[in-house]
Amino acid sequence: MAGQPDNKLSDEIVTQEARPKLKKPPLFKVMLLNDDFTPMDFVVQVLKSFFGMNEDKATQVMLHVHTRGVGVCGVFSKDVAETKVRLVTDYSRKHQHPLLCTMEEA
Ligand code: TYC
Repeated sequence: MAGQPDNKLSDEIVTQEARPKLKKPPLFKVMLLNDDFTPMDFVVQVLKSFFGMNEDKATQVMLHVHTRGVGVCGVFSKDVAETKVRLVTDYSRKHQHPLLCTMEEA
């Protein structure tokens, strides 16, 4: 159309970075805290059911939390970590245990 700028690409040289600077998404540690009331076998069951651990690994992590006060269950994306914390907390309350599950940036 007369007088309208056309849409053809100009002759400018367009460069693109070889490695665009994209930040990696942050990861989050999901942790269990010790308490005096939740039974050991319940904690082992939680670690097996929600974190895919076998009996030996779950027992080792449970005993670590029992003796040291806190322990890492796994490292996940923010969404997955939030979901694990919610599922473990809901399951623990449903069984009337005070088990605390938290997350923090890795
Ligand atoms: N301290 C609890 C007990 O002696 C066991 C326990 C382990 C509780 C780990 C919570 O995250 C926990 N029965």
